[in-house]
Amino acid sequence: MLETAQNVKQESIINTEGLKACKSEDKTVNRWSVDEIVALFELPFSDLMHRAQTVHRENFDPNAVQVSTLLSIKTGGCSEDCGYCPQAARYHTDVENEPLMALDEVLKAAQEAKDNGASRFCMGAAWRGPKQRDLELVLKMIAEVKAMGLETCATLGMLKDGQAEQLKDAGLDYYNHNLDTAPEFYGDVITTRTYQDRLETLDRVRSADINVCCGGIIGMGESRNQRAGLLAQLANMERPPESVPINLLTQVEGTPLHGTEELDQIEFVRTIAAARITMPQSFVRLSAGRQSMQEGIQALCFLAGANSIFYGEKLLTTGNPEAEADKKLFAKLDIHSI
Ligand code: SAM
Ligand code: DTB
Ligand code: SF4
Repeated sequence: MLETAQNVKQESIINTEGLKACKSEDKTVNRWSVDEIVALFELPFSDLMHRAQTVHRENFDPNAVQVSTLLSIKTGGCSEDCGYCPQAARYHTDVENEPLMALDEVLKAAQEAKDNGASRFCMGAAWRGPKQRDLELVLKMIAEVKAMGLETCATLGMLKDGQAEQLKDAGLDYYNHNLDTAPEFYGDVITTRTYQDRLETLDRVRSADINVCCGGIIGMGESRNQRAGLLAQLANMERPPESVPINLLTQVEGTPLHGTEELDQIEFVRTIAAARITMPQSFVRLSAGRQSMQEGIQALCFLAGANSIFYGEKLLTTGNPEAEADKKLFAKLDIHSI
């Protein structure tokens, strides 16, 4: 029998040992234990897909996929040590450092994204966090992109008190800040900011009434238990993120994670399905890594409940499928973009 939200709630209350205690009854509705999520991963593939599809169809139009375009507004030279990231100054990659882009260049890129059918424009900066002087320039970008009729998203690193409110006032719809992985694997990947730092930024975003975009990276050498652990963190948030990007690690030469054993892509599909089941009302974004996926795997991701993608030839510094190829794929799968 399929679980209703109510059934999940009853079972989950019994199985949440070890997870952060909930403060009030209504905060447990979407609570999942890591073991319950591992049990989803362990289902026969067809059963898992059926569960995910059922949840997807109860909550979304299964043929509609949200389309965001990314732009790196400030590239490279980052002080952090995220082991996957080609933009960290300390790793020797081919990324060339570029200063914060000028407003008119950003608006030109946003217009192109809109003309190509994107509904959301996401601006990313390789910062530990924004300095006030830089933030003021980004606020102008957000206000003008919003005025063009696009939804706005930004990913600028950690936010200090008051910064989320400034972003909200400028018209920011979504803030992307990822937990990246399970708490117990996190220290193997990043040492210059803590898991708690990330949770605090996410709290600031939530409190400022900005939609939360938060997910992670799969294929960094984590275990299945740790993949489930990341999803548990996300699904058990007081309010799960509105948007959950699931990235497949794009391995970049010069980064510490280059050379990690490649994850079997069916395991990636299982991760998407488990994200869909545990976060029924969130948009689950099939994010980085699509360039390494055959169309069949991407189609399985959509069947598993992914309903958002990054569209356009570039992510931040690495490649993404050609827009034309995505148009053809959508046509083959009868997907319409939203
Ligand atoms: N500097 C800001 C920060 O880290 O919060 C914003 C930009 S950062 C590049 C945004 C996210 O991109 C990271 O949190 C990570 O999840 C994802 N990312 C970065 N490099 C990646 C890679 N090589 N493969 C997959 N995802 C990656
Ligand atoms: C997210 O979760 N994935 C995007 C977005 N949020 C900012 C970034 C992917 C970056 C992939 C590596 C690169 O292009 O530099
Ligand atoms: Fe810097 Fe963000 Fe890359 Fe980490 S992920 S090194 S914070 S740009």
